[in-house]
Amino acid sequence: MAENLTYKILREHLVSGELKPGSEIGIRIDQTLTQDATGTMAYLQLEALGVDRVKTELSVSYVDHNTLQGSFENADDHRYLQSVAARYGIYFSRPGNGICHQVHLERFGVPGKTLLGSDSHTPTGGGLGMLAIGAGGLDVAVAMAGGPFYLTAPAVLKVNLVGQLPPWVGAKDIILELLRRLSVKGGVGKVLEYGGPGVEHLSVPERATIANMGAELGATSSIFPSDENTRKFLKAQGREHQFRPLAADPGAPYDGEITVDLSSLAPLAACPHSPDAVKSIAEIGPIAVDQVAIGSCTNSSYRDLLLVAEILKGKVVHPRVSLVIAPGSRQVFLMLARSGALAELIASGARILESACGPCIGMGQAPPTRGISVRTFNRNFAGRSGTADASVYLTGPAAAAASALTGVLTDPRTLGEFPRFSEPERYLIDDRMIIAPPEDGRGVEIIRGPNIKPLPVQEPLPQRLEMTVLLKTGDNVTTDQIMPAGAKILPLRSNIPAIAQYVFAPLDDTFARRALETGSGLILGGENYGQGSSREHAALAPMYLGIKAVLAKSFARIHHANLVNFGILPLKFVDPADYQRLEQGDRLAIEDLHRQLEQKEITVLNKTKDFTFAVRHNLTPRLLEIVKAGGLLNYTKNKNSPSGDLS
Ligand code: MIC
Ligand code: SF4
Repeated sequence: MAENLTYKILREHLVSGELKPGSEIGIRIDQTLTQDATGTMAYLQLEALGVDRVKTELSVSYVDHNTLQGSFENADDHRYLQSVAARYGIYFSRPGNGICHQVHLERFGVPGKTLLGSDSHTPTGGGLGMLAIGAGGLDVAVAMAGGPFYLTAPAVLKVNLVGQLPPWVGAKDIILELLRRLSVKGGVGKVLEYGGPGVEHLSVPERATIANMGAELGATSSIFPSDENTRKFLKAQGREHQFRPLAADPGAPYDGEITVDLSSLAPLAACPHSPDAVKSIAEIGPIAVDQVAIGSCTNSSYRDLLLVAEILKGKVVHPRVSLVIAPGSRQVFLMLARSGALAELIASGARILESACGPCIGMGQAPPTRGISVRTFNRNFAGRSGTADASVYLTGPAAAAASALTGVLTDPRTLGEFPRFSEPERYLIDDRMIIAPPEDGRGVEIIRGPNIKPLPVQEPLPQRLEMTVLLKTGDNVTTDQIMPAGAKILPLRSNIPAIAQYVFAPLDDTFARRALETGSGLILGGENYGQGSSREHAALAPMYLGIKAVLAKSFARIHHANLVNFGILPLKFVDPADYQRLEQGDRLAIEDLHRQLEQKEITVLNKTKDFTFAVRHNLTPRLLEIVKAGGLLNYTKNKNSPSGDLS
């Protein structure tokens, strides 16, 4: 039977379940990646799982998020990560080597393999024809220990690309167009599989930009076929032997199809404060810009930055604008330096940052008060830049560079002739900043700084819950609102008691104190609760504060999984109108909880207002067992046989 590419890869990796959209499946994971902000927790969890060495084909630990070392915490975490990688058989990409997704694409990604990463933008690997999925750190730890990754078999949406991009219109505009049409919820439960005649005009780095931002659609993953362009890219990376052609079978079935005519696209921007608030730059008009930031896992490939250098060449940035540029990887950085393009960037007045996430995650370069920042990044949620009242516009690199010169948001088509580049025949290959693990790591000492606190433990789910509604939120609450990042808070990622003090700080800075006082809390959410990052701290820290359940209209995939993993009950309204009847401060009780969880509907008593209403969950029997056990770590430890077989 004809199959699409997504289901071909799923079938090759299927360990359990029936391969049809909506049912729970378990798949074998070939590769994993972690980054430092989620990695410390993931490796503490791997240690707790008690295996001797990772069981994947390849696992890589990157350091790219927490690279500002204002105090000892981040440097301590880096040292911990390096030692734990050597101990358990994991490659370690040192600080300065680049952003995990960019480096993984360049040096490790292989068509047809599965990749699980503790970062929501892991699907960047889809640009190479991998099935790459973002997850919480605990899911990645279990995969490293040899356990399957469980997910709801996705629906597959075919994105049919036709035509060719006009000059000055780029890959970022393709994904912004999809965000404009489908919204930040449009990809939930789906894999976006790209196809059609337009695909062959896109290089692997361009495909990676598109696959990367599928995360903003809420998609489980995004994937491109593996074709001659893929071979060319792998060859240029000295890895042609890892090439394997892959495509959907002719006439393969899809659960939907959407066509984008590339030739009809114009330069676009996502307006504050959501990646789907997309308009054409011409339509937004020449608003004054204070900052331009170029980089991130979305747009910092060699080609992207060559284009920027070409635009800036011989010119200087506008007096109002601070331009910062972070090359995506050391490979990109070195190639810019060797080609002379870096000199053009420096001469233009650009402030060059190290190869890391940097401003994308609020690690420095916060814009001024009420500042307007134009960024080539993927998220523009309010406050994420580090300045609460700043406005961030997301564009491609050409528009960003043009705006840096003019001081106003600028359509790059006004710049004249488009400089065309082809991908290099050969990238500069130097893997000396990637440390391979020793054959046997058993003698390696794991180094822990004082900021690395033990994992908090969760008790099994009780038979009766009485909870106070601690916060009522609206739709599309992001994990940046639940558990903010930035230079001040990120260094606390391995210290849950300390980081928990900031839970919901952007919405209500009394939340943590009230939660701890109450001891048993519930959060009320709207649609798409927990969109954005994969950070499990958005579940782990609330768990530490005594949150027992989240009741929402709907959930984002990774956050829903993280809640389950830490033993917090994700509940949904049977009648969404009941949301209106609940308020902050209400006391809610659920009796006979375990029995009720086996049923379709669960009765909740609002003790404050004296009425009952119904809620439900969509947990499979396995997920239900995990919540009852108090989370995945308890569940896995209970199940773990002496051989360490987690399947
Ligand atoms: C992000 O872009 O929000 C992050 C920081 O990369 C997160 C991971 C994290 O919070 O550590 C993500 O996208 O998953
Ligand atoms: Fe890093 Fe930003 Fe990419 Fe997240 S989205 S991995 S913070 S560059």
